[in-house]
Amino acid sequence: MGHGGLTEQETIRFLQELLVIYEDSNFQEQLHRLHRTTGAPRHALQLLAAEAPGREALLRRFGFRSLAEMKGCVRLHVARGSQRVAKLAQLTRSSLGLEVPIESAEQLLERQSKETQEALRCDRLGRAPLSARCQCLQRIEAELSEAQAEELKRLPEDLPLQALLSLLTMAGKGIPMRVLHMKELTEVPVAASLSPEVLWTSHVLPSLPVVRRKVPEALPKSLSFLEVAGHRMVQLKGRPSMSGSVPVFMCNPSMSLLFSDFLETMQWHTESKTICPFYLSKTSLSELPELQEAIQALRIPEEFGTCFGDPVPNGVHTYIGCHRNTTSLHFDGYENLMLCVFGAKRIWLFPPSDARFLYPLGESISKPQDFTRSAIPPFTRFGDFSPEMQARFVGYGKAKVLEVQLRAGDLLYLPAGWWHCVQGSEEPNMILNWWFSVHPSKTGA
Ligand SMILES: O=C(O)CCC(=O)C(=O)O
Repeated sequence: MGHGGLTEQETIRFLQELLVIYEDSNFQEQLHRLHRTTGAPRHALQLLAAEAPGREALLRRFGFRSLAEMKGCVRLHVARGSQRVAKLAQLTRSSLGLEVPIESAEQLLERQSKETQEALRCDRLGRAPLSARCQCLQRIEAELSEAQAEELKRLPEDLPLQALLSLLTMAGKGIPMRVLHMKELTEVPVAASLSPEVLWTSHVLPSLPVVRRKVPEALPKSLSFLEVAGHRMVQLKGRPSMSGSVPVFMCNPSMSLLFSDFLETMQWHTESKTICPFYLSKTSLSELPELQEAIQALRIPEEFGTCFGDPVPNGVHTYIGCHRNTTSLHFDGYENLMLCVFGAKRIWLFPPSDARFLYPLGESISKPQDFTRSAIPPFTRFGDFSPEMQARFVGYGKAKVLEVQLRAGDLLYLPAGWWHCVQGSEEPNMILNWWFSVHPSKTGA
């Protein structure tokens, strides 16, 4: 049996049997003990998941290979509108004491921002004790080339510590710190054609984005080309935080589903104009090898690969979703060629130097590669913040946003280090990303 292959009736029977196990008084007592001793329901649940008597046998009897697979099947029926499965799933969760409310995107980011402040011992303006700054300077000395380190050490002392750590992460990825003095764009240029020479000189070297609006001949004409990979399992993001009516997919547990079930669910939600709770975000095409041929025919790296360093391991990545699926504000340490295959994408871009206005999030000064995500909720203007949010994120008022709309066939060069949040169209949407490391002559130039 494939995952997701249980009928609604079978899923209901499975959940009923699972509930009997969970409601057993010995089991409930063990659960309460765990909750009391660990004080953390999520953690307790994990322990318990490993120990639940009979649960493994039940999963096997119904043909599930893992807990994640079972959850995927249940969510699929919930997504298809089965009230009975939804009700039983809810009962199962509450019998485990697992009523963890989902925070809104704004609440989640604000909480993480406070946690970052605490971890760095900063105040709201990012002012940190001297010892914290020294620790950061030590990392700059130890991890960067002399030229890159000099650029960072020249920055004003009142630069928020989070911003400095963020720039350190960028510099560590080979992003030249001269991006801090780059010319200011008022809009992202759009070109009907783009040679590799122009891409290199006018965009890659100065780290400036550009859109090429030309539909490659080999572009698949509809999403049906995805069906060839329908039998593959894919990891999805679920449980989105909401920002108004828009699902924002952040730090969610991933779950696996058959790709064909995901496509069907997405279609169902599009037709019924309801929010799809799943998003296939950042998935390597090595997970969907049947698509490789169609994608190689686009010949993107053959056309532009000379402008960049090595492609990232696992090659091309894809993102597929619907109903204004949103990814929160962050930057990547890679050069990105982003092709919109179908549907549309709206993108907000901020230059790397805006790190100081974007309140980067991270867990500790000593953690390399951190501070790539921003505490600013996606697609929100400073003027639309509540007075509390304006006071908290006062610097955001100075950030310089550029908006880009990508339609099928459009290719965006998104330079490494540029902050971006991305929102899909209502209808199903798909992008492909070719990520590359920064070209060595760009870092050294
Ligand atoms: O399309 C998305 O949701 C996010 C894409 C993205 O962040 C990226 O390509 O770096």
